[in-house]
Amino acid sequence: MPKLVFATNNQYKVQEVQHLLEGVYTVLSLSDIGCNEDIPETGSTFAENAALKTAYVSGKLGLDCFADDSGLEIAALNDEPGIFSARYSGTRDVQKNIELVLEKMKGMGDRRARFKTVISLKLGAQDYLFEGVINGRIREAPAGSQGFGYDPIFEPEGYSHTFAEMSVSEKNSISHRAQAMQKLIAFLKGA
Ligand code: ITT
Repeated sequence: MPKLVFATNNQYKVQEVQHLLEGVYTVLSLSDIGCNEDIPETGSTFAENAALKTAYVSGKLGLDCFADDSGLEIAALNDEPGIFSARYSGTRDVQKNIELVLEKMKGMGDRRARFKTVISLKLGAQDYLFEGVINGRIREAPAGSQGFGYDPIFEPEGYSHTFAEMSVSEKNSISHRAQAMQKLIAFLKGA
């Protein structure tokens, strides 16, 4: 099976993606290849940050790889937290980040939000980008314990439960990351 490095330290994402690529590719995480450095994400868009991660892995280690940058964009908060999703409250503490979103949205009628993923793929000297988006709304209070990040407060359009109330496979059938990943897989299969 061909190998590809997924330039992430987030084990939940590796799990989700391994599930999606089962039987197609062996996915190696940064820790699988002994890379424990925190790759700087200093870009101002998801695409720039994803490309910084792949450039780092291919530049330093010479391996084909892909990376994603994702986040939550809330319409009433001018698309915040966006690229700051992981550390919105100033820490990586998920509870604090969720509390900050709920606090800022207190009393707001417009609850529209979307998760977005941009994947950067580097094969040799070639760079490619793939995108996935899922629309939904921010709940008034958290519900569910599956998934990670903002999953307990995000209810996808057409559903009456949050991402955190879904199984991994149900979330994977509709999520932003899954959509971007399907585009990546289709591309890799045809490449
Ligand atoms: P890496 O940079 O190491 O890949 P990360 O946790 O920082 O891991 P992202 O940059 O892709 O991951 O995502 C930034 C944050 O956006 C993430 O920490 C979550 O808070 C949020 N997020 C992204 N995808 C999510 C999802 O499917 N469900 C809930 N929250 C998500």
